[in-house]
This record gives sequence, structure tokens and C-alpha cells, in this order.
Amino acid sequence: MLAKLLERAGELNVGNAPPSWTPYVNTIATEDQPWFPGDEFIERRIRAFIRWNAAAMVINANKAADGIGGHLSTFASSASLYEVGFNWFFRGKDDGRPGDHVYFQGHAAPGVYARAYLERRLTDQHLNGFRMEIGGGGLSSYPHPRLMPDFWEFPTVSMGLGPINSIYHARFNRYMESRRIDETSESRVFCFVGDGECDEPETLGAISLAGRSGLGNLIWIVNCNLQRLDGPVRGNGQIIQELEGVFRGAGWNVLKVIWGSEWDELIHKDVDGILLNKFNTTVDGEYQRLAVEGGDYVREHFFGPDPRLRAMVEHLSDEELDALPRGGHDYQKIYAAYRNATEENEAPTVILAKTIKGWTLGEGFEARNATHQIKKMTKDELLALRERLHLVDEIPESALEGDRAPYYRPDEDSPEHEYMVQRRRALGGSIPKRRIRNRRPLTLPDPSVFTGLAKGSEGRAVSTTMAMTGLLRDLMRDEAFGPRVVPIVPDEARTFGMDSLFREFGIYAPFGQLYEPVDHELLLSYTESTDGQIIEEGITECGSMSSFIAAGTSYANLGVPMVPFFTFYSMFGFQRVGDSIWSAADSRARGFMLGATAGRTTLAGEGLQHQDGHSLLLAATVPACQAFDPAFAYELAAVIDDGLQRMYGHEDPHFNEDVFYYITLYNETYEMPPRPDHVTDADVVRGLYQWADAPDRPVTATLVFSGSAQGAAREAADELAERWGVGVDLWSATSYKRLREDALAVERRNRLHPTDPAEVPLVTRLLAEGEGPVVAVTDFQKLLPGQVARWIPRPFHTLGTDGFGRSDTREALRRFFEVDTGHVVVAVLHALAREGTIDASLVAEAIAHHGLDVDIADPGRHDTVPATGHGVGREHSPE
Ligand SMILES: Cc1ncc(C[n+]2csc(CCOP(=O)(O)OP(=O)(O)O)c2C)c(N)n1
Ligand SMILES: [Mg+2]
Repeated sequence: MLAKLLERAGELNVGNAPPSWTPYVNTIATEDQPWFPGDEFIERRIRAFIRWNAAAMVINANKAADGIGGHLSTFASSASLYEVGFNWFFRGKDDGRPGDHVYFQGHAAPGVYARAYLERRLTDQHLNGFRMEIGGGGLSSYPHPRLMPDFWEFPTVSMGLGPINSIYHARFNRYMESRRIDETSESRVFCFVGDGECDEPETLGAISLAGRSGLGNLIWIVNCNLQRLDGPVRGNGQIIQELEGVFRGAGWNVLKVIWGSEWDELIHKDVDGILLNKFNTTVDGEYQRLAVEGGDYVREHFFGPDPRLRAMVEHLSDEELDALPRGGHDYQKIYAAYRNATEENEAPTVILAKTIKGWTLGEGFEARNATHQIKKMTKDELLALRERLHLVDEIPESALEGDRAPYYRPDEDSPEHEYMVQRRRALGGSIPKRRIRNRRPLTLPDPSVFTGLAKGSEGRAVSTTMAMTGLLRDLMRDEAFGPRVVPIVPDEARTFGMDSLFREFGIYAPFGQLYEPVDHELLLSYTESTDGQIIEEGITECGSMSSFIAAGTSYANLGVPMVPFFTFYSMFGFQRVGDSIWSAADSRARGFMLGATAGRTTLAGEGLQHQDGHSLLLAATVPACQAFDPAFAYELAAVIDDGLQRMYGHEDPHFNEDVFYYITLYNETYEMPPRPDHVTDADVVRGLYQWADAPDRPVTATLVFSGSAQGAAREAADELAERWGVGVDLWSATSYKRLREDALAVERRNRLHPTDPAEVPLVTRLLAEGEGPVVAVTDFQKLLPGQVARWIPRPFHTLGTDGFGRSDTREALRRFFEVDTGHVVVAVLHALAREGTIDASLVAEAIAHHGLDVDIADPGRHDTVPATGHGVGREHSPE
């Protein structure tokens, strides 16, 4: 009746907002709790073994190598949350189905290893190798698929990224189903999140997507131990209530698991709501204190001030008051929440479970502010833990004398082992387990899709962005391969000319298109559909990266290789979501990242926050990333073809490489030349090749261009030949990163094999052939070509676009950043003059010829301000 009343009041606008939060009690009433089908006693024993081993491995690691770290308290607080999932809900993949995908809280890794040890997936040696990976056989500190590719699936320890990835992962599973590529309806994504972690914008930033898309296949378990690293998450508030409001507002099914079963009786007696009021008005800082203090404090400070409350607990001893548990340690309450969550199919669920940080570890740990970082236990503390976990028979006191705390696991024919193994068998096998299955193999596109670009644009002026969009369309049209393409774009499709794909391929929308679009009569109308192929994320680069990771790891998660093509404003990639890209690399994601509108001067008019002159440098820092800077359409085609072969081309999927490609695309249009006859695709992808010979002139030099700098380089070469008598051979550097990696590998090999004949890096070999100085020009910072400077066997000079971008025409920008034709000409002449090949007066002549003899500011200096006329310029203001 009350609900109806509220509903009607809402309709009449009687100022009654729907409640964003409910009272501070469990969402599922005790009467509604389902029957727990398991054996409580055996499960408690199993949990005790896992708790013990998790603590022992951290302690041992710190004894063996002081300062090596590890975390005891995070898992101690969440062990029951995990174990109910392991025993009853998380589905493995051994039965050939996609299975569930579980994102573990990174700092809870010791607990996951401890369970794997009990299941006999890991040995004593493994546990002893916790955090000691060098030399092999160790266990990585946190979940890293890059380091333990058969075990961990999802890197989570950079906080916030696991949660957002899990949302897009669940959405991607739905996409796969809607597009009829894979049957994922039974597959769920679980994500464990810290309550402190919820302050990361990435954690909560995309939860409305999950609500809006009705992701009933997504379940989050927020471990609300009320603490983060330094202290309370919300000392002066209630994190559980705050999160409830946020998640409810975003359309989630919210399940609070706050109080353990021992509270049921008290809550039942609370007919006047006094206890409820106390629950609602006690702040987390005080709840933390209550967890630290004994029963007498609880009686005085929680129940005591109100005589009615005090009377309510008169029949309980101090010990009993002290032992009143929190819901997150009560497997019956947790089981009820999981059951409810897994029966929900229309909305995502968040379980907000209240726990105590460091639970069971003893007084020095439980709810202490410093608990997150304590990684050692004294013998007395270990004895107390042994007692607390009822392991006195299993672990003799003498075993605690040695250097290492002993591990314990029951025999393989023990009831505990059998129970645990049987439960996992019933659920499809052990997890986590990262497996490359080829449930639905991928067929690469017909090679003919690349031949068009190899021919050049035949008189038409096009950009590499346009060439890419055309290639993407052709790839999507390929009958066998096409459906495996996942185009991802964060609200810039029109900028890149990709709106031409909307109608033909559709934009994925879980509920279809419920309206007729304004442009319905157009050929290229905005078309949303349930089986749409394009993932139009809206303005979220981080969300788009999460989709990229979900699609790019589908070959492992689902055993169904998919090929993401994520096209974005290059400035808003590595710079903006660099950590997410790092996590893609850790995840072993494969696919193509296309940094469109690249270059500091190619994107006219935009300015300082748009013009990208450094993403390729940032890309150089990511080991798995293959970074390319193509100048021409045929280079682009060669690079994409190469990427597909390396990432997906091998019949045995284990031989495919876990790399992804970052390719810069420019919006400047020019005629795309055909691939010269002497150039092969292999030349293009190795990083550097000679594009054109030098005309016959008395003096020679080499010009190396990349990307859109090709224009200035080519014009300069013509002018140098015609006006200054210099024959320049032109080279295209498609990947300085690849050249550098080759050179470093060769250098290392030579260093460690001193008596073998020395090898020569590719870039040295290639450029050893010509004569005269080498000048490189790029629309990126000078450091980009500078990466290979010391391996270039001739004098080497670089022109690039250091400094902040600004808005102006392409021409003005190139003059300002000193990368236009005139500056390239001057740089080559200057390099020749320094060698003594020509006279310096010729350089001065060229400077005057191009009008470069004005004293302008150095764009590479951060305080450089050209004359503005606003009176705000410093060095060159009119005053
Ligand atoms: C992005 C990021 N910033 C900081 C850290 C360092 N860090 C590791 S654990 C932790 C506290 C975690 O608190 P919470 O999320 O509440 O998890 P709990 O351990 O309490 O379960 C911090 C700050 C990190 N791992 N990632
Ligand atoms: Mg916490």
C-alpha cells in the first residue's frame, strides 16, 4: 500500500522522489533467504585452509626476500565472498562452453593462488615463488595474463580498470549473442571491486551503460571493508549507502549484505525501529572502531546510549556482542545474494558486502588503519591464527619454528578435497584458467581487399584516414571475415568519414532503434539495430578501450577470435587513456588502434589540446604495441595485412602473436602513389625503405620522411635538385619503434656474444648505402626519429614538431614548427655545410629565399608565445 501511495504521489508530483537508498540492513530479508545447499562445516574448513595458505605465502615471501611485499588483509576480508562464488556460482570452461569471467581484486591474488594450491593446480614451489618471477616458476604479484598466460585472464590491479573493463566485457558478450557469432547467454561476468576503488572515476563512470543496456549477465561484488590503504573510505559517512544510491540511480539491482545471521534476532525484535535508526546514523569511522574494540565498548557506545537499545542486548554477554558478525563473512547471506543476482537477467547486480579488513588475522590486523600494508606475522600471531581457524590438529606448533610458515592441504582422498573438486567439476572446472581455444575459428580476408590500395588513388586526393575507412568497409564486406570485424568509435565517426558505414552495417543497440531517425530519408542515415556491427561508444575513450580489450581478448575469453578496429582522435588515446592501453597489453589483447587526426600540424585549426605530436612516442613505451606511421595508402594496406597475419594468421592459434597495432592516420588529402615496383610489403613493414632514388647531382643527401611529412620532404627534394644542385634520395620510415627494437636486440646480442661475428642493425645497414647527411622529418616530436639516431652511420639531423600545438592553417603551422618545405631544404643544406661539402653562404641564401630569416620564437620552448596582439604575449608582445 505504501509503495502504491508513493507511486501515486510521484505521478501527482507531490515532491516525493523515489528513494535512492534503503535502510542500513540486508536487502534480502531472512525469510526470503534460499536454503543453502552445501555442507557448511566442510566449506568452513576449506576456507580455513585457504586463509592459512594465503597468509603463509605472503609471510614467507617477506621472510625470503625482505621488502618484497604482498597483502594479507584484502583477501582476509573477502575470503567468504570468493568461496561462495567458487563453490556455487563461477562456471569454468572445461565443458567447452564460454564459461564465466571473473575479475578478481588484484590485491586478493594470494587467496586465488591458495585455492589453486588446494586444488593441486599449484605446488609448494609455486607458493614459495610468490613475487619472485625471475628465473621462472614464480607467481606474479597480481593478476597478469602477460606473465601467467595460462592462469590469469584479467589484469585488475590498476584500480578502476577491472570494473570498467568488466562492464564492457559483459556488453560485448551480449553483442556476440545479438550478432549470432557466439552463444553467450549462460556466460556471466563477475567483478570484485574494493570500496576504496569506487573512488576511481573509471569504476563508477560507466555503470549507467550497464543499467541502460540491461546487462543481467554482470555481477559486481563490492567488498565494503570500509577501509582503503590509508584509512577509512568514508569515515564521516556510509560508503554502502552512498554506493547504493549511485547504483540504484544507474538502474542496477542493488543487494546489501550488511549483517550476519546472528543479528537476525535483534533486527526481528526491533519493532520500533530504534536499532534501524542506530544503523542508519552510525558513520563508517565509528563502525570501524566498533570492529576494533571489544564487546563492552559495543555495549556502551553502540547500544548503550539509548536505554531501549541497551535493554535489547541485555541477554548477550560481551563476548557474544563482540562476535556479532558482518554480512560479508556470512556464507548464508552471501549465498542468498549470489542466488538473487544470478536469477536476475534484466539488470546488472551489485552486491555491497560489509566486511572487516584483515578478518580472522587477529587484533593487530582487523580493522586497523595500517592493516593494508602489514605483511609479516610473529609466531604468536600465527599461533593465534591457527587457533582462530581451528587448524591446531593440522598444523603442529613445531612447524612454526622454521624459516617458513608451513602450507597445509588435505589429502586427495579427504572429504574436503573431494568436496571442493566435485563442486568445481559440477561447475565446469577450475578457474581462473586462461585458455586459447578455437571454438569458432576465423578466416582471414581474401587478399584482394588490399590490392586496391596498392595501386594508389589514381589522381584523386585522399587522406590515409579515408583510405582506412575504405579498407575497413572492404574488410567488413568480406564474406567469411567481415562479421569478425568489430569497429569501435567514440563519437567521431563523421570526422573520419565512417558515417558511410552506419546504414550498411548498423550501429549496435541492445534494444534496436525505437525511433525514426531525423535523417531516415538519407542513404547514410543513423541506423541502430540489435545486430548492428559498429560499436559507437559515445564520448568515452576509456569505455572504447574496454570494448577494444573485450573484443581483442575474445580469442581467449570465448575462443572466438574477433578483430577490433578502434578509431579515435589520436590525441585522446595514449595520452588520455594510456593506462588502459597498458592493461590491453597485459591482457594480451590483439587488434588495431587507429589514431586518426594525427600530427601536430596536419590537423588545421584545432590547437593545443587536439594536435598530437607525441602519441607515437608514448606508443614506443608499450612493449606489445606495434607502432606505425604510414604516409601512403599502400603502406597502410601492407601494415594491416601484416597485423592480421601476425595476430590471427596461424592455423594453430597458439602461434599467433599477442600484439596490437597502433597506426596513425592523417586528414590531409593528396594523391596516393602506387606502391613503387621495387618496394615489397615486407620492406614497408620492417620500418624503413627507400621510396625514390636521388637524381644525379654533384652533391647527395638522404631525406627520411614519415606520415604526412612526406609532402614537405618530396617538395624539398625537388627543389634541392632543381635549385641547389643536391640529389636527395627519399626514404619512408614507417616505424621507428620497430627499427629501434631491432637495433637494441642486435646490440644486446653483440654485447653478450663478443666472439661471434658482430651483426649490424637493419637501420644501419639500410642507410649505410647512401652518401652525405641524413635528415629526418616528421609531424611528431624530434625524439621520434631521434630514437634511432645512434645507429645511423652518417650525420643525422631531425626536424619535428616539439612544443604545444596551436590553431592556424596547416601552412602556417608547418612554417611555425619548422617542418615545411623551406625548412627541410635549409636543414639539408645546413647538414651538407656542416660536413664541409657546400659553403655556409648557400644555407644563408636558402634561408633568405624562403623568408626564414625573421627572428621568430622557438616553438619547442613551453613559454614561447608568438606575437598575439592581445597584450598577453611575453617575448614578442607588441610592447
Ligand atoms: C590506480 C591505482 N592507484 C593506487 C593503487 C594502490 N593501491 C593498492 S590497494 C589500495 C587500497 C585499496 O583499497 P580498497 O579498494 O578499499 O580495497 P581493499 O584492499 O580494502 O579491499 C591502493 C590505494 C592502485 N593499485 N591502483
Ligand atoms: Mg576497502
